[in-house]
Amino acid sequence: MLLEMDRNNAATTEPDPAFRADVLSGLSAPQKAVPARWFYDRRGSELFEAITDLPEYYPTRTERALLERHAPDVARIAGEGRAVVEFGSGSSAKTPLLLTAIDPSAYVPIDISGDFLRESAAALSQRFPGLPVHPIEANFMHPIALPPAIGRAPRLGFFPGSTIGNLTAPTAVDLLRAMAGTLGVGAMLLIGMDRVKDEAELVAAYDDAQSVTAAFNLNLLHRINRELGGDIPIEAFRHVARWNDGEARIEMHLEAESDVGFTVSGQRFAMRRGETIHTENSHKYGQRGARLMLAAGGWTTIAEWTDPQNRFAILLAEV
Ligand code: AVJ
Repeated sequence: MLLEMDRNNAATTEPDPAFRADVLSGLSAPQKAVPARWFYDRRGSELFEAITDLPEYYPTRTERALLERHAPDVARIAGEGRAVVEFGSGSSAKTPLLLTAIDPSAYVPIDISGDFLRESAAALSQRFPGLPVHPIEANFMHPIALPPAIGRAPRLGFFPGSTIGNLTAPTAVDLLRAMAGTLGVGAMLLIGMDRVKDEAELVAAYDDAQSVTAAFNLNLLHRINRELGGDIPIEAFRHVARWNDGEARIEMHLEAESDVGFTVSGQRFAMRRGETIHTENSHKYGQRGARLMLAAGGWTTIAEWTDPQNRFAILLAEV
């Protein structure tokens, strides 16, 4: 219990050096920016779960419906008995849809957040008794050695949620190459990608009527203040979501509504009214762009499924 409390009360522990370094360098840049991966502390993960239930946020429910409908097609093409390797498994909410259809030889969830990983791996083991589950706590941006215990059967990578959309093209391509390296000879990859669509629909998905996404974005400032000893005046900031057409992405920013000065980790920063901290990119893809990016990362698309409104796609690719 004491351990649990210590872990949740960051003031009593050392700040994560990577978080500190990213925030200090990000706030020192001409366009202030903090990488989107720092959204996901406990509260941030809860708020993201709430986002996935919002009426405006179509990606999660659209992808789930696609997996429900097409997991048997994936199983038919990929064949049974592959080990399924999930990247950024998080809560593994969509995994049972795939595992039920494909009857894998093993399941390997990979995530940087060890707490979440072990909880969801345990829940999955209960649901699929007899399935070997081997969670790995790691950053999947680099190739990872898979446990020998999963055997040599070809692997099926699973990367749902359009998480790849957080990355710019060069980084996304590096990631796809790292995944090919991790998965090895004969591998396939099932990946979810959000589609380019009507601007109003995209903006609404990232600026919902209940302001849950605003709370998710602003929570980053609370996290900085708490974990890095900051005094950012959070009420002086507002959530902004805008479509960047040239880059085909939704951008989230935190905009200062007045001139502000603050300290983070002993360092002083100033922002003018209207200046922003860029907190997230969420890239959207057309059919060609999706395939082109996969190809650049070493993957040939062999099947693709989308919903009737072409809002979201799941693609199956092979090395
Ligand atoms: C988890 C990166 C897929 O980009 O849609 C949701 C995160 N940000 N609402 C996305 C997010 C604001 C989400 N991804």
